[in-house]
Amino acid sequence: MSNIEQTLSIIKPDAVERNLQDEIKNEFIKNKFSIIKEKKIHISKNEAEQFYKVHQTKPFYNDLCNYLSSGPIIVMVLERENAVLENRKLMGATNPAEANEGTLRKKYGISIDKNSVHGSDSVENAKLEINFFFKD
Ligand code: IDP
Ligand code: MG
Repeated sequence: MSNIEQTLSIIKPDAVERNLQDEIKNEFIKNKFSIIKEKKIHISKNEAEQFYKVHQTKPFYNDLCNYLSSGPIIVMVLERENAVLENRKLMGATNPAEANEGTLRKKYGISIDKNSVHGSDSVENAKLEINFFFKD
């Protein structure tokens, strides 16, 4: 049975700053994702705080929100079979130092905060995150 899903992907400021967006988009395409929607934006600190609300009690929350609002990002809706899980696999571990060979965070990530990409962690959160950036 096919299970086509959508997930939200973000190419974070560290990767956009290094002009890696085309290379990273190619990785998604090579891995059978379709890029359904895409836009380049520069969000405010307030928007970053809303997006990362689940992390509001974490010690790194303030730095995280400063960081995501520090420069342009590319937000995308990706679609494929089991998109949420497959994107998490392609991204690799949160900390690039712990990410497997061949994953995006291993290839492009600089540090746990500058880890180049975001991906939704569940189908439910994917819907919320897609709606956050692409409410029509
Ligand atoms: P994820 O991006 O792999 O889903 P989350 O736990 O949801 O990881 O954390 C969101 C983002 O917060 C991470 O991508 C990372 O940039 C940052 N982050 C997570 N844990 C830490 C930490 O311990 N120190 C600093 N930044 C962190
Ligand atoms: Mg997460």
